[in-house]
Amino acid sequence: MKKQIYALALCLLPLCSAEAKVTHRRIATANQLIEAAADLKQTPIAKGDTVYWHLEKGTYRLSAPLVIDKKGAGQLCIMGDHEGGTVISGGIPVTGWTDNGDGTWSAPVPKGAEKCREMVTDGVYATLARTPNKGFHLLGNSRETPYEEWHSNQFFTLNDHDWASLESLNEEEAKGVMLQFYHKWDITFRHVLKVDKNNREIESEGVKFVPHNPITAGVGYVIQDCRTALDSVSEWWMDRAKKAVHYMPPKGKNPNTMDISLPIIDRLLTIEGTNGSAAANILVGDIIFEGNCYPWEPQLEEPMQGAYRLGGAVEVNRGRNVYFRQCRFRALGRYAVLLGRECHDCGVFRCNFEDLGAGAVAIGDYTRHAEDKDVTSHCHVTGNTVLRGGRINPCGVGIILLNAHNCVISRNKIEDLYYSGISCGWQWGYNSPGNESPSVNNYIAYNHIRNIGQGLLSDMGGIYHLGEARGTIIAHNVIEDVYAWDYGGWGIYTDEGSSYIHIHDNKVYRTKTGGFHQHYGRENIVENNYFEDGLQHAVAVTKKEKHISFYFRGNTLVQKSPEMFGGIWGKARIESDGNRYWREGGKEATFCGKSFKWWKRTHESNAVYKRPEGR
Ligand SMILES: [Ca+2]
Repeated sequence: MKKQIYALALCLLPLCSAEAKVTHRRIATANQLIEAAADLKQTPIAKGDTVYWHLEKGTYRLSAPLVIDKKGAGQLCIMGDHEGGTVISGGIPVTGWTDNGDGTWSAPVPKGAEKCREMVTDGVYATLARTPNKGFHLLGNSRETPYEEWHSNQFFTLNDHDWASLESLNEEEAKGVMLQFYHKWDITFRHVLKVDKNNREIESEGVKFVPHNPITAGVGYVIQDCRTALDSVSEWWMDRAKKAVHYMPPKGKNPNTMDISLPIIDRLLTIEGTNGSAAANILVGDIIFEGNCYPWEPQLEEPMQGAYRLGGAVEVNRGRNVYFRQCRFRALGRYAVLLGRECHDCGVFRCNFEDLGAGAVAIGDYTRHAEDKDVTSHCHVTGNTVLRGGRINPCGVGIILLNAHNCVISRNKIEDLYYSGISCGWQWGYNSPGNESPSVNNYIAYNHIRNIGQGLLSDMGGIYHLGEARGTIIAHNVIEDVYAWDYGGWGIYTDEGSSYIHIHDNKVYRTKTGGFHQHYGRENIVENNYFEDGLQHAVAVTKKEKHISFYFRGNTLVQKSPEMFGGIWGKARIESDGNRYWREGGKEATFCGKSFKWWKRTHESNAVYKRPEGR
């Protein structure tokens, strides 16, 4: 105990020192905030000193990202009003709305916002006018004509009954229209170049279709940014020729009494150290970050798993001890927060994320670094709430960890997204000399993930993992309602090369294709989990390998539908031991299409078929 007291005293010593200096700066306008950032660049904060910025209530509208270029070892605290109401926004207000009498209202586009494709209304994104309003159409057909090594002109034939919204558009209006395709785990945006009304065909261009996941007949898509699609509450559309925005507010609402803005910047805050000198010891708290735009660049309109290249609306690179606490992030077009390259001991705690263009938090970067010091590590994402993600790019993951190690993702609540809830690891396949996944020793525990997939994309997991990961633990998570459009709506999903992971004491309820699925991997331990109500089967494995794929022991599987096992479960090298199985409704479950007796005799001598108690 004595040792602990001494240690505590030593920690507090700098704060108690007569030389330690605490500086307070009151900030009430965006200009004052920008001036404070400029002063910070000139004046290092000495070790032991603390600088507080107190941002008063109000909306700080930025026309360029706020850049924190902090030097020195002292602390910087950027604090909003603790009661709320301090908003950092990337939007220009839209005012002067007039009622068109048909449920829509119109206003002039404010100067500087002519290219916007997002509009924020009372803290949430309005819906860029789309058709259909829910779900998607199915593509009639597609073809492409390559014109460079990587690019092609692409032609999409729409089915007759899906054509109506394009029929009355003039040439200019048609050129503003965008298609969004949903294909497996990917989405692709395509801008209309020409419309061939006779053949019901749209011409566009972009990166050539990839052979493993092309856009073909039957793929789902929506038509967006289209005048005739503005027919539902909360939809909006910009007439770029006439420089007017049109909006259908909720019934009884007057847009002149709402806070409506068009975001003009795609990042709100960047914190960046230099090579060899991290931006260190920064706390950001009690601030609402609201309204930036999706980065509409060609490469970010192409398929990218997990929307991994989007970066963050709030972005930290080369940071150490940078923390976000009790902030709110809403209506943000990239990941809300990126703890990117070379971030160590950084964290996001008790923050609230809502209405996200992609996902909430991304950790690490997608490039590989030769030296471990360059790989992000020891970051914590704990106690946050993530609600409504993937609103612009549905591939956004609630919390994604790319190349990073020794990180903790715990006690987060993640709800209402279209792809995975949590994704960890960024290597496809096993390690090889010089190509070892750095994503090891990560701890993903006590998260609650629900309503993922929602029948839009495929090949997702409530928790999705890639690559070898010694020391990684996935434990005590609760996952509910994972539903894919086609295949692959799994609770916990160990994809390509996932190995040596301890997956225990998780509970998964109501999935389309199973509570657990392994594509291929080595010697994972799956034990004491509870998997209930997989629509097609309870658990699945895809690839048979020479080594042990995983140990499967002490788990409880409860099914409503007949089959327990999907894929090649009966043929793969799985060490099954002491699992308990049950099917509700009176009929016995099947095990690879056969009886429990057969399963027990051939694969798992101490398996139990019994209704679990105390569920
Ligand atoms: Ca519509």
